[in-house]
Amino acid sequence: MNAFLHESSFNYERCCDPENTKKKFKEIIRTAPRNSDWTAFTDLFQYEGFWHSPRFLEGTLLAQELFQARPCDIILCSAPKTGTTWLKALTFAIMNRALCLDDSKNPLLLATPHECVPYLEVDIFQNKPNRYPDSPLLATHLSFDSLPNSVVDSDCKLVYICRDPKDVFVSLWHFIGNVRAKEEGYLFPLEKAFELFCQGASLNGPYWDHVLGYWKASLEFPKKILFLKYEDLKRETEFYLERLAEFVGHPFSASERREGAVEKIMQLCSFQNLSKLEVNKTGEYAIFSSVVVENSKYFRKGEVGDWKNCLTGEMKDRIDGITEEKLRGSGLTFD
Ligand code: PAP
Repeated sequence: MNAFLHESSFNYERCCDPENTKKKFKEIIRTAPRNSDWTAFTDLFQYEGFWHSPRFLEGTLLAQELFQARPCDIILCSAPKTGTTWLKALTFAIMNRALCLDDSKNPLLLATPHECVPYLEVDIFQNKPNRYPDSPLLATHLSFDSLPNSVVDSDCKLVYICRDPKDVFVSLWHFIGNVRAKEEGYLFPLEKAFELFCQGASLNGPYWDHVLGYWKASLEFPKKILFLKYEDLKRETEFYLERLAEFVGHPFSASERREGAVEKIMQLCSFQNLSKLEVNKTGEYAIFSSVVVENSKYFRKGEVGDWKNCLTGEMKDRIDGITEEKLRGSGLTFD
């Protein structure tokens, strides 16, 4: 049943006792609550209160055991479908702006944002890690409480992005349909996906718990965690881009502003631009061995409020009700 462990591409060499560590992981996965309802995608396993695909879970366990954050690291945190690709591109461009603003050298023209900023729980412990040389940037879909201890204890910084749960659900539903395969036009049943999402049994769900974990941590550690909303970033991109640059320690100088560096990065990382780049239109990204996603699937519409095209009034009310109930008293809203 745990066949994925046999075809694991993770590198256990850094563990003190690799065989024992593998055994321990198999046992965790054997005994973890399992949800097989996402028949089009992969079984999900519950670990530390959140649902994971087996590959992400295996990588999570390795990261928790081995990852040593450096004070200079910057980790982009998010639940899936909340704007991760965009945040990766923006932060990468801010931190490597001399390269990114030069068309003859710009890495974002040659590699997808996911290749430029690898995932802590999948890419770093692969046999061929794709961490960009010397880059302090990493990303993760882990919940705040599941982050490796060194991330919380060190002086590294976290940037979290979240999004209206209705748009997250719709984006996820389309994504699952696309990943499912080459069956033209296949879409996982909307009602079933909706039910699973509302129950919290979605990738890295419950979504609301994911958001709340980082929200509360950002209130407690404002210098360590920058909390962003996709909708704010869309509405006031320039303002939040400047804030992001300052937070990661690469503020724009007056002369850079005069020369239009902020606008250029906004334009470079815009949905319109990224989605038409050859590197993002072609090729694929292997999330795990059985699931390979075409790069273009990370760029669907990039709009706020697309849920209106998919959800019934009843569905809207149900998600809004959960959001209201879960976030009540937290100070966070998605209005
Ligand atoms: P991931 O967690 O699988 O990496 P993520 O990037 O978080 O996915 O989310 C994808 C969403 O971001 C898509 O939203 P949609 O389905 O509602 O369209 C995608 O279109 C959107 N997106 C990707 N790039 C950008 C961008 N540059 N600007 C705005 N939105 C973007």
